[in-house]
Amino acid sequence: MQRWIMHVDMDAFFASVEQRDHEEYRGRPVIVGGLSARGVVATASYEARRFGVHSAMPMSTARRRCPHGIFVPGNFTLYRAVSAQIFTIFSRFSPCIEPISIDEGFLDISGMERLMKSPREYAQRLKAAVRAETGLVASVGIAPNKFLAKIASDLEKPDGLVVIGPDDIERILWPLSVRRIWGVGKKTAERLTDLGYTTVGELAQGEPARLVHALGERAARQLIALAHGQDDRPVETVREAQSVGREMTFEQDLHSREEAEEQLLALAGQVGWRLRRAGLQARTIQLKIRLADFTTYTRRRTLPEPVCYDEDIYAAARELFREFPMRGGIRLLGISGSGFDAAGEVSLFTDTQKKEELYGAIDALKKRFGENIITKAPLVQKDKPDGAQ
Ligand code: TTP
Ligand code: MG
Repeated sequence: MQRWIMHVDMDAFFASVEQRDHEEYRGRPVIVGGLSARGVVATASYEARRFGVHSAMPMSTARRRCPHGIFVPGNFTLYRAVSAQIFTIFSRFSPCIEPISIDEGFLDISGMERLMKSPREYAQRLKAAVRAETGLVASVGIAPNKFLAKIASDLEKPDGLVVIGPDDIERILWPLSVRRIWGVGKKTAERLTDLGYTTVGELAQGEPARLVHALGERAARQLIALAHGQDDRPVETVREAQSVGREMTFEQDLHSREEAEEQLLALAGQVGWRLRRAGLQARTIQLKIRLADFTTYTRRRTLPEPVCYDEDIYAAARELFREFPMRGGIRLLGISGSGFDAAGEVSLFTDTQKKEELYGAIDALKKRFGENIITKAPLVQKDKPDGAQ
């Protein structure tokens, strides 16, 4: 059976919601983000992008580049509500949805031939439903896998609809820059350029041994597969998962509580990121500890309020850890969240707007630069006298 994956990503999401709700903003450069002196642009309407304004740019730069722009602080509660509405529409088009962020997700639409004339027509129907029910425009990419679908949704933004079929890989994928490959950041791109690979096609046709030599076996194999348009990652419906967790085995056993708590902080950050990315909150936090002799313990706690922020997950895990007598070295630590709130169908952020904004910014950075960019949440008070790292 031909696998078909759809990637949907809203156009200039926050700015489009503002334009929808304020007639006077339409057709004009709208910039959403922190308006203070040290604020950062969350997003800009396509009118503003023409002036070189984009996400994650200091607001001061945006004001310089687009002095006549309309600057708005943003209403995250509203955007989350709209996001929930969009994901509800998605759920009519596929039972298998992987939310990636507030405005984008993957839908596995394989085997739905009876419901659709063609993948393209199915995408047109989804776009029309989103537009009719929310007044917003989505760009859609369809392809045999996630990697290609995500590339496809971006190719004709805004209001894009691109299908990359199994026979289109050379024509569509190969002329693109290696930077478009999932996981290729600035550094890897530089290394690839040094090797003489600037396009995906050059990479696909390159000498595998050279790549293995430069990047190592694993990374090289993965890159070559992607350059050939191959990617068999499944669409993961995190909501169906029983738990979301991360664990870490240490190269050297941990012998102090302090070291262990530092690792718990990093783990809490990873679990929080995964939960928020999926729009989930967990009621139960579980801590897993494996000692040097491989004996393994789990401790869990159900919390009065479901959590999704790093500091709350960390606090719960640390409390569980403090009740655990430290005997010998620790070989592995893990944290997982479970007992997902049923109301957690995306919009369940009851916390303060400030916290939301902070984590919105952190998550945007993680999304952009990889999740390791921030391993310690700035809100978390560590147990050192001055809170120093
Ligand atoms: P994106 O989908 O990356 O951007 P976008 O929807 O504004 O524009 P487009 O997809 O058409 O290129 O992100 C979705 C929303 O997430 C965006 O509207 C605002 C928020 N966001 C931030 O707050 N900070 C960021 O750095 C990024 C990239 C996004
Ligand atoms: Mg978007």
